[in-house]
Amino acid sequence: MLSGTKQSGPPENPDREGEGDLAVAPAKPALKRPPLFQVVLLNDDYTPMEFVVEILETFFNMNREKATQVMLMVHTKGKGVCGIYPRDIAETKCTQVNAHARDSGHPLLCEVEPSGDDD
Ligand code: TYC
Repeated sequence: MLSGTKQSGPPENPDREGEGDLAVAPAKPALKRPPLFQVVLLNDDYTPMEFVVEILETFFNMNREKATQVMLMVHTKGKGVCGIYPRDIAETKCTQVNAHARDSGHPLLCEVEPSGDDD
């Protein structure tokens, strides 16, 4: 074939001029979902059940039925998830719950752990 001549083929797409046969990777999405963390409530022998139910209603927006279910789960299994959030929100809720329990004279504790639930 003579150099400089174009072989016959599909008509040129003007948007792809100069790309030749190179595969072009799609652009990365600009936003990624943040990693998620769970607030885990721990059982103890002294905190009154009613106080735990009120914590779940107040800080985790549960109704009384759901809060009672979660409290009983923690009471019987030793721990339970109260909610799953981005890191800052999980840390803030955990700090607020631990401070409120301490100020009220109860040993109730919660902690934050990676949820492993991302995407
Ligand atoms: N075990 C407590 C009791 O018998 C109740 C309780 C439930 C405490 C859940 C803490 O995270 C907790 N009074």
